[in-house]
Amino acid sequence: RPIGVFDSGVGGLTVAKEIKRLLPNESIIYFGDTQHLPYGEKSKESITKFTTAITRFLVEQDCKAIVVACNSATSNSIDEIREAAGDVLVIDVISPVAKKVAYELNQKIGVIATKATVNSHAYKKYIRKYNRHLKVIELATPLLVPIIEEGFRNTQVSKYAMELYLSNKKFEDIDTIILGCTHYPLIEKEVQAVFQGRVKVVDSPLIVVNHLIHEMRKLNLMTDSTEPNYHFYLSDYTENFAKLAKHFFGKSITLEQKQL
Ligand code: DGN
Repeated sequence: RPIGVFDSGVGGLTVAKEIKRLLPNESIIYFGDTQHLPYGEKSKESITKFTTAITRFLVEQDCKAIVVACNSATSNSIDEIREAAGDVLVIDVISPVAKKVAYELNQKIGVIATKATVNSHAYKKYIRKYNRHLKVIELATPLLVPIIEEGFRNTQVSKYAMELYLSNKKFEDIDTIILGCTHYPLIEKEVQAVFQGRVKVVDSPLIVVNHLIHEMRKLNLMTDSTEPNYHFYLSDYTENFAKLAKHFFGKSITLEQKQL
C-alpha cells in the first residue's frame, strides 16, 4: 500500500523526495492542489474543506499513511484531517519539528511561514509546549510561495524578496530558523546566503520523515521489497510542478489531472 502525501502545490515535494530517499521501497501517491493554491492566504474553512476532501481521496486510494506536507493545512485543519483519515496514520509537518528544536540548544528561534500558519501561532504553541523558555519569533513571508511556484528561485526576484523579509528587526539575533512552509526548503540556500552562515537552518523534511519511519515501524507498515511507483495527482496542471516532480523523481513518474 502506498504512502499518501499532499500539499497545495510543489512544496510537499520537498517532503516526498525525502520519503523516497529514506524509504526507497515505498510507493507514493502525491496530491498537489494547485487549483486552490495558495492555501496560505485562505480561511480555515476553505483549507479544511480542500484538505479533508484530499484526505478522503487518499484513504480511498488505500494509502497506509498520510503525510500532511503543508504547514498551512497542519496549523489550521489537522484535527479535521485526522478525523477524515479514520484509522489511517496521519503525520503532520509541525509537531515533530517543534519537539526536536525545543530539546536542542537553541535560544531564539525564527519561523518563516505563510500568513495562515503565522496567524495560528502553531509553531510558538507547539515549541512552548515542550520548552517554555524559548523565544519564538514568527514572520509571515507569503510572497515566497508564488515566487517558487512560478519558477523564480535563484533569481533577483527571490533574492530581493528574501532580503526584504529577513532583514526584519525581529530577526536580528535569532540563532535558528525554521522554514515553516514546505515550499521553502527549495530556497534554503538563498536563505542561508542572507544570514551568511550565522543562523542554523532546521532540516524539517528530514525530521518529519524520521518521525514517519518511527510511527510506521511501530504499526508494522514498512514494505521491504517492491518496485515502488510514484503517482502524482494535480488539481490543475502546471508546467513548474511537472518539471520539479520529474527533477526529484525521474522521468518515469505518472501525472494525472484530478479535481475533487
Ligand atoms: N506549502 C504550504 C505550507 O507549507 O504552508 C502552503 C503554501 C501555500 O499554499 N501558500
